[in-house]
Amino acid sequence: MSYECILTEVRGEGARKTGLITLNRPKQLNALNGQLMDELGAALLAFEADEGIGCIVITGSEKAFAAGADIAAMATLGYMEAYTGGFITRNWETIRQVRKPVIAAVAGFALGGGNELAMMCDIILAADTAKFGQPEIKLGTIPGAGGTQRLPRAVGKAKAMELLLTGRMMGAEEAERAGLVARVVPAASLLDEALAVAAQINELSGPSLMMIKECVNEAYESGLSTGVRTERHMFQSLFGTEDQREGMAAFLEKRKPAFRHR
Ligand code: CO8
Repeated sequence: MSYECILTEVRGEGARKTGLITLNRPKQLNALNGQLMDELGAALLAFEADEGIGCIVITGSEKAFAAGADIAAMATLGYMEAYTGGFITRNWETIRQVRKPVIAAVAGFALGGGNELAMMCDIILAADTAKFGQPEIKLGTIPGAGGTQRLPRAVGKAKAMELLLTGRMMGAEEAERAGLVARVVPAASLLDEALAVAAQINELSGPSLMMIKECVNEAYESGLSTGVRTERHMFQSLFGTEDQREGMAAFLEKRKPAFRHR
């Protein structure tokens, strides 16, 4: 499939490589319209299905990861168009279905749907230029892709309320202190850092990576005892994998494991 609103590339050297998706509507600061969301969904599913891909990185431009949903595309929608037209739901859940680790490499603006997209990824790496926010309140609306739900889980109620009710932007350092982002890096090395993290992950065991994702996402969505039970079952099930045999044997034999991702 050829894309107009995103670029896709395969990066890396090893047996498992990284699928890189670059949001590419620079004139609109990567505002998320239906076409971009369709292309993003298709690219994610293609990398998910490709056994040669371990990890996926989503990035934007120096100026914007994404400045939100495309306001021009939704400004005149009526209720029924919004309700039935799929604009709000379009492919937003695809990223949640992806079982491989997804890293958001964020420089510049990550606003509204852009911040929501970053929060759906598994790890956010931020350039020191990154600015996060949910400015929907200034447009007379509210977040529509999980902002009121994921932001409080990430940064706590007090800061989430302040950001959501005022629409103010939060810089990268503040976002790191608040727990929204894993790490802040110089803007010039953002992509290299994200690809280095991805390369590290690509070396590790596929089944364990997927199960860690599932368990951590369960921590987000369920109570402690349910999450701990899921984790225990996943831990036990990994004893049925080749990678567990290899990982533990390699430790005992003092060598590097060669995971087969099975
Ligand atoms: N939608 C459409 N176009 C945009 C958007 C956007 N979200 N953001 C920027 N642009 C366009 C501008 O209109 C401008 O276009 P043009 O050159 O044709 O006038 C171009 O990008 C450059 O923008 P600016 O000139 O405004 O650049 P500045 O550097 O002065 O300002 C800002 C940058 C601060 C990012 C500013 O552009 C801004 O405030 N943008 C809007 C941010 C915003 O409100 N985002 C939230 C949108 S609502 C939302 O995301 C709801 C999510 C619902 C999820 C589910 C739906 C799919």
